[in-house]
Amino acid sequence: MEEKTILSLPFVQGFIRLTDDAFRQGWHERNGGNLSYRLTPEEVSQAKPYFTQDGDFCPIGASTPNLAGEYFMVTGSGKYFRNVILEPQNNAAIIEIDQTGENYRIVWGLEQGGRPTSELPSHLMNHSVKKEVTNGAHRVILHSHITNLIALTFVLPLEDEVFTRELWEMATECPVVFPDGVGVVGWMVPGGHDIAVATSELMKKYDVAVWAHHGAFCSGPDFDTTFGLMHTVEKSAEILVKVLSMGGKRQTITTQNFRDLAKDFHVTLPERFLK
Ligand code: 2HA
Ligand code: ZN
Repeated sequence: MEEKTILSLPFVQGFIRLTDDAFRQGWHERNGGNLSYRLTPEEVSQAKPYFTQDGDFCPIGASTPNLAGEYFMVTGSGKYFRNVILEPQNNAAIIEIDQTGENYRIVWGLEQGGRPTSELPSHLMNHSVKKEVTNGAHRVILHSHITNLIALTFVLPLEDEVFTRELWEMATECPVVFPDGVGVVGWMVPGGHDIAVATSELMKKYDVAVWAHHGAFCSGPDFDTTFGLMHTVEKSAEILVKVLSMGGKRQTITTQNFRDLAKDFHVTLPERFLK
């Protein structure tokens, strides 16, 4: 009989599959992007027998009290999405948050050394906000360098209203997939506390935060939904880049069309995006 390992657990398989799918989309050059997943209590019980490390706790660089005692699977800092499927144990880790919500330690993975993603403060502050506003439903945070969306941040005004409306107009399904819209963070130094605060502030309202000239963060309840959200946003951005490259819109989805769509699909679209 084949020996059972932590790698056979469904949440680990889901994590690996997402990193591979996202790499193949071209969103994760070199060590670009990062992924984190908040384990359920059942998954923690299933994974615990395979934990191999219990070193010292170190500072997260953010305070996330409502994440005290939680466990996350995360990609490693400087590690490539390309390599997660080949050697998950060296490119990803499971971390435990201490009882103050201010420190973490690695309990599994990064076996050849390393640290969790350089964007750990943003990931954990986003998880903290999303755990609260979704009553624990959201578990996945994905940061990707999605090409066409990045391109648009050089051309469109960096405003929530503009990005939301333009992305919605590029594909009829968009307002149904992200009815709350998207938020935009102007250019900031990545990796630190300030960009984490700005992003998590947007996550109170949106499931998508654009980082100007850098990429996007998406939040969701599971791997499929979160990957699908990033995929939909990037597809819409790609259409907009093509439309702009062909000389711009000659016709589009109108405000009234959005109102009709919202009614039939039972979604509420904020009025400020329907001007
Ligand atoms: O290289 O994407 O934002 C990892 C990153 C930093
Ligand atoms: Zn990045």
